[in-house]
Amino acid sequence: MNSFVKQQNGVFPSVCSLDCPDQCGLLVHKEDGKIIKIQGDPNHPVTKGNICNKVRHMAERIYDEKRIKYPMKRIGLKGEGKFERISWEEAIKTITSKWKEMIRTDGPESILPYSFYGNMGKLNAEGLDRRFFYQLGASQLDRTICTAAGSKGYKYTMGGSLGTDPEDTIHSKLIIFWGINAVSTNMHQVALAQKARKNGAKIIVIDVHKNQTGRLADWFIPILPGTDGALALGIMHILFAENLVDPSFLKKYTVGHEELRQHVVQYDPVSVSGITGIPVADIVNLARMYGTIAPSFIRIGNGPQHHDNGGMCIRTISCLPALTGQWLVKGGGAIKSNTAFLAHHTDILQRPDLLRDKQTRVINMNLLGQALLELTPPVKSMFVYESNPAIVAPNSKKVREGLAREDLFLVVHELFLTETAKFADIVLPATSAFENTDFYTSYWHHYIQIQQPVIDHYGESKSNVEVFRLLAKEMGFDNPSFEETEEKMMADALHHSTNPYLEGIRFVSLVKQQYMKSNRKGLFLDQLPTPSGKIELLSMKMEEDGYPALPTYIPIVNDGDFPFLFVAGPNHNFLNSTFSNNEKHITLEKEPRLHMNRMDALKAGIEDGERVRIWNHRGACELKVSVGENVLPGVVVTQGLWADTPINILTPDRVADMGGGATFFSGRVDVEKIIMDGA
Ligand SMILES: Nc1nc2c(c(=O)[nH]1)N[C@H]1C(S)=C(S)[C@@H](COP(=O)(O)OP(=O)(O)OC[C@H]3O[C@@H](n4cnc5c(=O)[nH]c(N)nc54)[C@H](O)[C@@H]3O)O[C@H]1N2
Ligand SMILES: Nc1nc2c(c(=O)[nH]1)N[C@H]1C(S)=C(S)[C@@H](COP(=O)(O)OP(=O)(O)OC[C@H]3O[C@@H](n4cnc5c(=O)[nH]c(N)nc54)[C@H](O)[C@@H]3O)O[C@H]1N2
Ligand code: SF4
Ligand SMILES: [Mo]
Repeated sequence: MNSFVKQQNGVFPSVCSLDCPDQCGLLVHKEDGKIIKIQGDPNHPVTKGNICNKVRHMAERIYDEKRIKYPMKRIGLKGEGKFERISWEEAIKTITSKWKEMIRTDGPESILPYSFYGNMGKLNAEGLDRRFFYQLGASQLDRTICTAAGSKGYKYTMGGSLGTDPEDTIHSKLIIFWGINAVSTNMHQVALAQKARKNGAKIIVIDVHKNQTGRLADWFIPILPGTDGALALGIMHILFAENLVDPSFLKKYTVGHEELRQHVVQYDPVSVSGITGIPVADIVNLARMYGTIAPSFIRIGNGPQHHDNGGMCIRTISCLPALTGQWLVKGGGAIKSNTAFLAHHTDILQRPDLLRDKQTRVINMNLLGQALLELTPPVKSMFVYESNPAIVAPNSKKVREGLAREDLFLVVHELFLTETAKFADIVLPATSAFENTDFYTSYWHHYIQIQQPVIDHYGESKSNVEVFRLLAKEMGFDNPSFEETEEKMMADALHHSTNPYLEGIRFVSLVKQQYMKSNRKGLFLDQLPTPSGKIELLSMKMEEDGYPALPTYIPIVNDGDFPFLFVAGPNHNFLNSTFSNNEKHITLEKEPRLHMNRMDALKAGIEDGERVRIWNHRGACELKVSVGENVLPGVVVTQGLWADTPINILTPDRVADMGGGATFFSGRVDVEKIIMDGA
């Protein structure tokens, strides 16, 4: 494979590595061996040369002076952030000798990997690392922090992460952004919706916060957090009652529509209005629009599923397109995630067989604080990569207490000295994705892309793949899979015989073409991987698993006697906590804000722009308030995962109804004005 590293000047194709559905094609401009500009690749069939502000300024992050340049060991207190330079040899020897000792005394399950998707590259995010920890026999991490509940819920209805081809949505006539802040988090879906709008489409946004996505809607529908399942059932009630369903589609492609028709009688508009806070007339109007306009397309976001009832909520919303037969209409349907179209051969890449049939314990990443503080036998060592749990994990005061444990041997592989890395015993410098070889599969569009290294490694940094190769060698793992090149791993992973949508995609052609589209030939409805092979409006599998077989509204858990429901989502200029340590992005984002309804502010004697303290039984945070009409009374919203306003101190670490998912948005808080001394 050609690496572009040796060429000092020029423009090179690349791909955005961030955890963002758009997965843009990029062009990287180099002068004298350094990146001077990053732009969108106009040849990318979906992203077409447009990229977000975050990544346009990425070069500043790549060459930020604060980047970690060499391995370090801790010389100060845990969390203090005082380190001293060591060699790679010393770092790897220290880690492996500690681990060998721990394996002897406590067994390999005393070691826990903790990672997420700071870089979405398949080899680096979920490739050689998986091989390493399987071979080690370490505790396994259940990676549940993002979409676990919603994906499980969607799967009960549709069989897997299969949805509309986003390129078709330019044909839609009704587009519903449902709990997704797409202007910030899926900008190319907004671009496609705007194209559709030019041809007469209407855009509806259903959200708890009138943010920039709500502001661009033709109709913004504010809803109370955690009640979307009830709204979807209310829509179904009207669709059946007014004969707006498509009987021939229901008959051919679904199971359980008669049972569903009976079941949704109870979700009349008056009851649903009482639950959701949406006026009766609006519920009726929304259902009639949905039942009469085609193609209609729903982009389902993460908002409604980061709740106690998130799995059932997405399971419920995902029944809607079937009721009106929208899956047969070009530009109709829904997208929650489209990962199944590009699913590569994970077993070949990750080698679960290296565990040799051992049963090792599995730890839910949403319960990290509990795992570090309460688990027996205890976690004695943790290796963190591609994630920043001190900031992103729920109930983060507990997480920090766990990270601060004197007897926890913590290794963090990072580009920056994050809040998590400050607790580390050993810090290892990570390359940026532009320095790596990898391949990428979008969870929204249908293209697979390749990354060839564009620049040299920064300082002494190493990629995840390189680090796990070194660790494997020093641990004495002699399985040849640890010696495989990136090229071999990619070629094997793509040589997938069971995913029909990847037919024809091979490593050699991908290298030549840069982008290749999954093959959606035929109708995906004819090969749905549900137990019945049809869309399951009634799911016996759900009943087996202990859930109601039909979509059902189940309220969120009472999080305590605090007056406000608290929704703490991501912001526009960061990517989760990534960029929260880069000056440019902080300047663009200005500062964290708490959005509060004018009536609530009036009652509490709080004025716009004042500093407030928000608190609950888990902890407290201080920030500035924005008073207005952007949230309903009884709801407060913040955006962004900031290093010095650690909002996750307030969020619950209960797990959702399905998939062990996160419940970030099901917490409650109180808000009070901060009285300054002398005021
Ligand atoms: N700029 C930017 N882009 C990102 C990210 C980022 O941090 N910044 N993060 C990336 C990642 S990892 C992910 S998972 C995606 C997430 O992106 P999205 O799918 O957009 O999810 P969120 O931003 O978490 O929430 C979406 C919306 O749901 C609303 N919401 C919260 N609770 C409810 C509810 O109960 N009902 C309804 N209807 N709405 C609700 C929130 O107000 C928010 O506007 O974005 C990715 N892209
Ligand atoms: N309150 C609240 N909390 C949330 C959310 C929310 O909406 N509200 N969203 C949740 C969601 S959806 C998600 S996905 C999680 C995301 O949580 P994380 O996956 O932890 O995301 P980031 O904060 O972006 O942290 C990724 C880290 O990986 C590092 N990194 C990047 N590339 C590499 C690499 O190649 N190697 C190594 N070793 N490191 C690398 C980056 O520098 C960065 O510090 O946060 C969750 N937390
Ligand atoms: S963060 Fe998303 S929108 Fe921005 S460049 Fe990357 S993939 Fe594109
Ligand atoms: Mo996420």
